[in-house]
Amino acid sequence: MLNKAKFITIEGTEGVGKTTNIEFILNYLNENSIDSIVTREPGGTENAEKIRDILLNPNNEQVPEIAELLLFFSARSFHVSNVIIPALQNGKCVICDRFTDATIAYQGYGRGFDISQINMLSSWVLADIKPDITILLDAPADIGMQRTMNRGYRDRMESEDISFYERVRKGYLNLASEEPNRFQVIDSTQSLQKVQADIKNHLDSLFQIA
Ligand code: T5A
Repeated sequence: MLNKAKFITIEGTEGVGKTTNIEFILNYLNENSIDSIVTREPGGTENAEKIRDILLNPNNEQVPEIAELLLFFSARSFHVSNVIIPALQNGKCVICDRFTDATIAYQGYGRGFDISQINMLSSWVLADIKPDITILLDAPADIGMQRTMNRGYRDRMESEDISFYERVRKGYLNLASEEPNRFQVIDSTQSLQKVQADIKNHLDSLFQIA
């Protein structure tokens, strides 16, 4: 019998539609009676949410880049141990808004940290945890940034210049080409309806739903 306790991650640069489409994925799983939880990074536990505030609140003291990298992994450690592993062990599907690929894309390709060092931290923190599927919503960085403008505020990670997010996007696309079986890249400049039709196709095949 198919194990339905899948680990699904959603990735992409700012404003590509991760939050919007997570709701769609949750509805899909509910309609198919697949028990699931939605969570996010950085965050997902009480302590990890405190770290999220340190990382994203633009009014906090300056965050050195190495502290940023280590804090993302500290938050992930709480999240993996206290939420993701228990949910999967209890047979639940986990839908996660960003995961380690974000660290490689943002801190690796964006900030310039050595990817092999990020992978080493990752192997310490994650043990054997790896997403079953990663949906990468892809759009030119300026389109996503424009969409986020409507929100009226910018967090600390949204205050870089556009070339930073272009490097992040390139990083994601490189990761996707290295692991084409795990990554499903979706053009998020399409209408929301088309994006969601693409997501549905990938979920149908993951859960073997005809
Ligand atoms: N980070 C995170 C790291 O640097 N390293 C790490 O390891 C991790 C885990 C987290 C920040 O931390 C960084 C990355 C981030 O900078 P966040 O709030 O979790 O921040 O992530 P954001 O990307 O900032 O989330 P956003 O809410 O900005 O973007 P979403 O969720 O991708 O976009 P969403 O769904 O809110 O949509 C934005 C707008 O676009 C519209 C929506 O209706 C909405 O108005 N939209 C579309 N419009 C037209 N066509 C479509 N296809 C559309 N899809 C959505």
